[in-house]
Amino acid sequence: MMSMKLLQLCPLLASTQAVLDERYVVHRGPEPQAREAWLREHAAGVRAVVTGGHLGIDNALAARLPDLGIVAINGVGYDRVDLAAMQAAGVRVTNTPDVLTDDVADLAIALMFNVMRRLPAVERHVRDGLWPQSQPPLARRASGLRYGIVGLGRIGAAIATRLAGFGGSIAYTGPRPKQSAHAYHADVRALAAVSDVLFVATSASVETRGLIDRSVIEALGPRGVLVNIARGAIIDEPELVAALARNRLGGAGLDVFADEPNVPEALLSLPNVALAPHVGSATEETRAAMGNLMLENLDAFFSGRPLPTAVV
Ligand code: 8YV
Repeated sequence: MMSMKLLQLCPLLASTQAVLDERYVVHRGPEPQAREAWLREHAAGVRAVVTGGHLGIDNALAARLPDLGIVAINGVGYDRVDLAAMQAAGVRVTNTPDVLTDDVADLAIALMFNVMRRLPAVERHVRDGLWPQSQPPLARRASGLRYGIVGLGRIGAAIATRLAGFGGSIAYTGPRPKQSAHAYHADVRALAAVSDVLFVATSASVETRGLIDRSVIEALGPRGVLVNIARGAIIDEPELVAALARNRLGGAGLDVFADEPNVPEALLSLPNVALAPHVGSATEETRAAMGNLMLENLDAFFSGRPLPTAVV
């Protein structure tokens, strides 16, 4: 295993990195302008690629790695990997499900509170020394509401578990009803129309690209709040920004964006928006667990054992 050559495209937790460096000959992803020269010199013999869920690997790069056997994603999302192309090339793909579910669900709830209880703004009120002179504007109640969840998968279900503690009602949408006590709506617009807060927790795919469009945003309405911890591409971002700016949508809590790390300028100054830099899984505990699972998948691949969490 020592001489196995691996291409790493994303940063990793130091403890994961140390194990990776010890077990493999690791090449860090070359800068775009140096890519061609790197490929000419090093592409042959690269057996594995390690990448982030938000990053994946583009087909052009994968096609230049003639000995590639596995793409190990340090994340749950595989929307940036062309699974059909990988399968056709006989390349395995693994991800890190389950271990990040709770943290991502926690962040979804935190974003809802940041929007509705205006936590960043009220904290700034204290830090800026304004408390002795004034009270911040009133916030909005976050409990006892009608909560909608787009995608009742692992993360969506974990969001629902947390919301159950807040009273109110929970409904969801997805391609088909699940075994769940929550109300199912086949149509995302219909769900938005009966939701005060809509959580986007579905995976990104050709089917879900732009799913949250103008009509869904309008159904959610000027008092409605949208929370996205999934992928930016699921929301029509220009429509979202326009609706927030014109108060056609009540608020939004966003951890993910269409063109990360670029955030639409207009969002930065809007008071009804809570922003995070794609940190749903970014806790010490979860990143360590993700790293371990990613390493287990690599180990299994190179020792010919079944892959613990294979996508294809
Ligand atoms: C991470 C993610 O930002 O799991 C995913 O799909 O988007 C996030 O957990 C990323 O994958 C870390 O590498």
